[in-house]
Amino acid sequence: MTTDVISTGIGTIRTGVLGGGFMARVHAAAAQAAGSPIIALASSTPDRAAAAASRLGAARVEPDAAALIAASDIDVVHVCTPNATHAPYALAALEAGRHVVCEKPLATTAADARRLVEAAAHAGVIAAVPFVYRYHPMVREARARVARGDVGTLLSVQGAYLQDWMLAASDDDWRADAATGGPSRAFADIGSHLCDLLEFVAGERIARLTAVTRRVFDRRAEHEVDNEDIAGILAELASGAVATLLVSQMAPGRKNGLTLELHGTAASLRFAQERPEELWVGGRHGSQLLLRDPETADASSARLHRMPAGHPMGYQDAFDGFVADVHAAVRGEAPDGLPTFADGLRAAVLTEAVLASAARREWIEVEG
Ligand code: SOE
Repeated sequence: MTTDVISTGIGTIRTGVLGGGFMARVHAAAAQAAGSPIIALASSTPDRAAAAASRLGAARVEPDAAALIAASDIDVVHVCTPNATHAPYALAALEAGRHVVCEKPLATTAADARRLVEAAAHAGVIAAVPFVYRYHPMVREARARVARGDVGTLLSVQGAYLQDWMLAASDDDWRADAATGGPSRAFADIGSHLCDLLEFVAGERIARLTAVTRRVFDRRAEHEVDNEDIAGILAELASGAVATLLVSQMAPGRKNGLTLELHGTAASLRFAQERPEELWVGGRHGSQLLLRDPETADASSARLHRMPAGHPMGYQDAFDGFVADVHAAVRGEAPDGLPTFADGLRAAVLTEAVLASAARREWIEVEG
């Protein structure tokens, strides 16, 4: 059954959501903020789907993912389900000719992620992965300052993504089971955001890395755990800049402690996700805390300021900016910095490099 919302070609973009958890809510809110109705939602059971549809304002429930993907009145499918289902659902949606927004990790193997990049190119649709921290205006400001040479030659980078929600052995989640979450947990879940942000802001890639991973508990709740809680990475960027990165889901007091600090020959920059209104600009003879202000922002950042200076923007605003860009791309524009399936593949390649390095205790050359 379909609803009577009429597609006007590039007019109303109609959204379908797979999944009913926290991320589905964030995706749905962002689609609605961009003027897109949530036409349908499907989840793991019809009851869950009905409850989520009423919470999220979806017009109808589909019995399962296949039915939602097949529905001809949906333009963009948002895949917000457990990790192991991302690749099959995204592939089915691409094959049905839908535009796709797929949560990270895009796939639990780089080979599957590569197949999805190829399928998206073949389908000729928009295929995006929500590396949404790119959509904080102060991240764009940092990226613009690196690109225009304000930091000089990049020397080193220090980054972290720290959380504490898996601190106790009783803390559990589907991500702690490789069958649903994938072979990497902490790195794939949040290290991927950190590396995406690093490469996005630095404008260059990690060339090689060596990593140590740690699984603190072999069992959580009633099952075995087969992926990592913590990852420490030493990396060399293409330019030779040295990066140290720490990723943990067991750092007491840290919730979404995503920080990125770049040091160049002329200046340093530091962005902290929990204080997204600020960018620290470090100098040998004086440092500044730059506050978000569309009046003074670089043009590449200015378009993402959804609020005037002094009215703080946050995570949902960044997500809204991302989905607005997905819709712009669907309409034929080429928004700057839209994270696509190619970026999802990049994260999958880095994830495999981290796991391989940790297992072999070796440096790994990262392809691409
Ligand atoms: C859980 O670790 C999670 O919700 C991630 O899946 C998100 O990508 C991250 O941004 C916040 O934490």
